[in-house]
Amino acid sequence: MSKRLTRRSLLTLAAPAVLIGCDRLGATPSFKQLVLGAGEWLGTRIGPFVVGDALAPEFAEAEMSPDFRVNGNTMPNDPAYAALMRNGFADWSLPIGGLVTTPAQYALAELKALPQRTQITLHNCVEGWSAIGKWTGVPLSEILRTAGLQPNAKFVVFRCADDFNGTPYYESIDLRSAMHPQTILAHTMNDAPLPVGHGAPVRLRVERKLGYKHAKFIMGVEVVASLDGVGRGKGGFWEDVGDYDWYAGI
Ligand SMILES: Nc1nc2c(c(=O)[nH]1)N[C@H]1C(S)=C(S)[C@@H](COP(=O)(O)O)O[C@H]1N2
Ligand SMILES: [Mo]
Repeated sequence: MSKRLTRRSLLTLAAPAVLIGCDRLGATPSFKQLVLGAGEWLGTRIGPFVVGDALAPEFAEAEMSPDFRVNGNTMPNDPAYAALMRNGFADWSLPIGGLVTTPAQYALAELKALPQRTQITLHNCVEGWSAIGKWTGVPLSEILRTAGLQPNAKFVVFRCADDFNGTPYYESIDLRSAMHPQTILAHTMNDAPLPVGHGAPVRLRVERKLGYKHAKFIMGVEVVASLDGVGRGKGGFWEDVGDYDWYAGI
């Protein structure tokens, strides 16, 4: 047996124990916690291999929802954002930093000048609604390839302009999801500039994932090696405060 295989087998066996041991710090986990923990672990570790990099279904124009509701925050409570908005986001620019070889900053017009992708997809919110919309934006892979990833790069974090009671919204995805062809920074929705309620000037579309992963009002993109130091460490606002699943694959 190769060294690699041995180590991986050990990790596989040890992971649930570590998860329970570290996460629950001494407290005996409830049955619900055990089931949720195991489900989340399976989804994160096994999910990508089962579903691979398959595309989410895409739809025809005729199938687009006449009404695509807005959800979560619909306007960041931040004077700096309001100022950017009043100026049509002409002064907004998106920094790409962290574990990249060439940090960059893109104005909205610069993002629009890069290769684009348009997709008509089904948005699935865990609160029990879904809608089909059309999104245009820059593939995140394009931006990450240009920036160049450092060897220890593992996750991409999206910082948002809005907050809930002072806690900023943020999200993160693994590199494989980041490089997926349908993962785009969208600036256009249903052929019009992305409305503020839907996350202007740019929001994430990560079509193989649930609604809360689709970060709106993006102010920064950061590549990191670990999610430990980000937010409360679970990789997203709702993951931190609501115990939502981080991988959130669909
Ligand atoms: N910055 C930010 N992004 C966010 C949210 C939010 O409140 N703030 N809500 C999330 C949730 S739960 C959903 S379902 C979608 C809603 O996107 P929509 O407003 O375009 O329908 O955005 C996601 N991204
Ligand atoms: Mo949602």
